[in-house]
Amino acid sequence: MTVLASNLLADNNSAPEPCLPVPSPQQVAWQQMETYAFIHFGPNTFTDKEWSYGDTPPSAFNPTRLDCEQWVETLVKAGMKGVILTCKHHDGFCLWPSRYTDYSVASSPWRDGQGDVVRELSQACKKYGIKMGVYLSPWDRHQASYGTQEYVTYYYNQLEELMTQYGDVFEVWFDGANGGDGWYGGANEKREIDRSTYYNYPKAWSIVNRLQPDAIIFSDGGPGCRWVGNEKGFAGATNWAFLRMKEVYPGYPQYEELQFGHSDGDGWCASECDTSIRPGWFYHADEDDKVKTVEQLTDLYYRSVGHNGTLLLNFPVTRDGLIHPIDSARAVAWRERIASELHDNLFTGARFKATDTRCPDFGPDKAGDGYWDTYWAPSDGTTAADIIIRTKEDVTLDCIILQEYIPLGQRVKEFVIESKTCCGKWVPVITQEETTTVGYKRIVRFNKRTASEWRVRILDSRACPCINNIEGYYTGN
Ligand code: FUL
Repeated sequence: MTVLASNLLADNNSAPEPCLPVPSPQQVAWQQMETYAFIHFGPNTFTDKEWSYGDTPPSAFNPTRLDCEQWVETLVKAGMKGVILTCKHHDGFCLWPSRYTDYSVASSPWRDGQGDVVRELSQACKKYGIKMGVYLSPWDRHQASYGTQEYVTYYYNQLEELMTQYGDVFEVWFDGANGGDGWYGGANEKREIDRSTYYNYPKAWSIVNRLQPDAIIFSDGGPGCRWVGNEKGFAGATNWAFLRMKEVYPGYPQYEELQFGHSDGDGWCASECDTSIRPGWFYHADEDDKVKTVEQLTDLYYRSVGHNGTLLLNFPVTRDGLIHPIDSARAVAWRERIASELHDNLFTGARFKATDTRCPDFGPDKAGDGYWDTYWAPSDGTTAADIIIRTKEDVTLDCIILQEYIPLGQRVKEFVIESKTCCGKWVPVITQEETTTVGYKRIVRFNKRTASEWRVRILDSRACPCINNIEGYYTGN
């Protein structure tokens, strides 16, 4: 018994053991980006289509004022930390001069065939200090060899070009949309491939890992991050950063479950919430009056980043080769709105107490000290505990941000937020969402409430919770 007691003491004087699965440092850095942009641009832009057949002549591609600095400057003002470009969409047209095909910018009139959109974007990203990612559609409706092994080699070769010619890449997008009808070198037919085996994805991923070891690989099932199972830009309120890794592959049919992750997953694979600022991914002039409103975008932020995901917001570049002024004004106004809603943390200077603490290094004050890598943790084996926040005066709140220290895993399964009434009774806040998982970041919005004592009750957790941040705001929503 004595030995056991001293062991326990020793354990509780140090950091909790990781609770598997845990993210790689790259996955943590990726999730900390929180919001980044997508750019859809290519022949579809000039033909007013969402998917083209693969037979649009390269002469159609002629953006007269293309300016990647205009894109990136806009994105930076909209708070985006990176940008992913459709280097090749399903139509097979390459926005860089690939040496493996002439179906690219090299055959277009743009910059007399000397241009390279990927290069211009990578240079603009370096200049303005954001990261670049690439989308290279596996499905290619142009190539005659699509469906054969020859095409798969072609695809790997193109991936290798993108991984070696443009500096650091933060994310590589493997789209699940695959197979079907197309031009295919003039065959004009339907080609079906086996989505789970045709591309031999593990081999494609090994190319990325070898050439860009810090890049996050996106697909329906990761391995770096996963699709959230809808193109509307939100994740479930309950959202595990885990997947049963062997089950999910690009084109996975039960994609609705990706909104929530797999609570019993064996691999870390957090969700990326993709959506377009307009109804379409590509530019269509008749959608100029259908750009998402600041209110809609703000709500999406709370339901993506605030639901333990990242937000990948698409900007359809126009035929001129620019981000449309309506889109850029809207995106900047949205960012300003979030910055003002989440500006004054009313828990600053508050006293944090807990019903259980493993040792002072992991005390409740660590959830309010503003440092990401310090956290409150109760003793090992404690899976339910409260953290109480006492402010100097009454504060009116309608939003609380919670964060778990994810390098040690995602732990919290259920919690409730309460405030103390003037007669000393704890009353849960009224929120429209279930309060279950937390993860990297959970933003809980609720009906406004005024109090000077608040508490976050962790009701259940996979192991002792590790909470590195709690903030309180009045957003006025
Ligand atoms: C989908 C594609 O089919 C759409 O065109 C778009 O690129 C979207 C982001 O992914 O699977």
